[in-house]
Amino acid sequence: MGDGRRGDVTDRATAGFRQRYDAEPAGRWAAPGRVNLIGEHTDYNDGFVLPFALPLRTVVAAAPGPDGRWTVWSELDDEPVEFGAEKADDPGRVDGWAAYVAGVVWALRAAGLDVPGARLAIASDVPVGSGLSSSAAIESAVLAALVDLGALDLPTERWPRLAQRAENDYVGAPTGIMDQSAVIRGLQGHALFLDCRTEEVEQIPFDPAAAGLAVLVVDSRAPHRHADGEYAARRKSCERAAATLGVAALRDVPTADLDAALARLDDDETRRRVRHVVTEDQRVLDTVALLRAGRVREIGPLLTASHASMRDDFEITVPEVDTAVEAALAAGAHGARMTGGGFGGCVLALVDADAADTVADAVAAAYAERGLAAPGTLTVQPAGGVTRL
Ligand code: GAF
Repeated sequence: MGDGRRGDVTDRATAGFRQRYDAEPAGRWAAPGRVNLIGEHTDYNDGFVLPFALPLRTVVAAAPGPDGRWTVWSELDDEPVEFGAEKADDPGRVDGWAAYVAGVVWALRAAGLDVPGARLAIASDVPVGSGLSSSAAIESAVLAALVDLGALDLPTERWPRLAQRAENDYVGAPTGIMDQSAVIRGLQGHALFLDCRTEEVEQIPFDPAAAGLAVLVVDSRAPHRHADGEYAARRKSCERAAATLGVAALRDVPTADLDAALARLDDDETRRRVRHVVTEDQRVLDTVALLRAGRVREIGPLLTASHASMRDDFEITVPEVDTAVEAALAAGAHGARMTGGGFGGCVLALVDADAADTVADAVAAAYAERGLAAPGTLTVQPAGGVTRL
């Protein structure tokens, strides 16, 4: 499912550093991509999510650089990008992929920390634009590198908010806190049950292989269509609905009160948006309860219900992801859903381990029948979060 780059990602980052800067890096820091098992568009509604970190990683090789200046090279680009405090302190002045780096510098400086100048080289196995949080992976690996290089006093619990601020306030994407939390706090063999209001976390053991299962991730290859504008529109609509209902966030609408709440809203579209968020929060809680009881296979129908809710109520799926979900289910998946912000990206399916290839082939066949570009597929296990290598 990668983009065809060859060789180990750590070696690529290291070689990139040596080549660019003619020096040895002081260290290497790695951050994973993520998938979300369930709980979509609930994070910015102060609700619940259950993502896990992927074995695909972004690696940053870095060393201290001239004071107050940052130079960053990525294998996405031939030329490095250089900026100083004047650009880092002015959200939007650095753009493209380097904005995620400048955004982290900005967020750290805005938190009053003395960010060291640095030289960085970035390589990544997390595909860009597939909804696997390549941006949170860059932010988190860079954050870890700068914190270490500057010996900054910043407990890890604060990292997700800072990385999110980089994305919200420097890059300008109004995302929630799920992706950065998964990438920073992910733990091998576990899904991260996160209360996005309190940031309280419970690591839920999630070992599909031990249950004879696998999580198949399918890259729909659907181009992101108007994803940014539509994401922001969904968020606004949820915030307006919460205000109408007189609650701080949609998380405060209990499932038992959903019908009464819907009756107080005056348009159908908003009712559907609210119904998605409230029922999705409940599906996260139900999934967690099943996983705590070791009933992994039984989460399948909740995953599929989540997809239907995203398709019919939140209206964030596209034909490619619907095709992948339908084909996976028809081929025997226990459950399947789009994962991530929507309008393209990836689908995950819970399958019997020995049926993973059959399901992947069935999805590929359904794509071929509709004349769609072949999807990428990968089976994944929950991996660990950001780390110094
Ligand atoms: C994107 C956002 F970055 C997350 O914060 C979250 O809202 C997700 O879409 C939808 O659940 O990944």
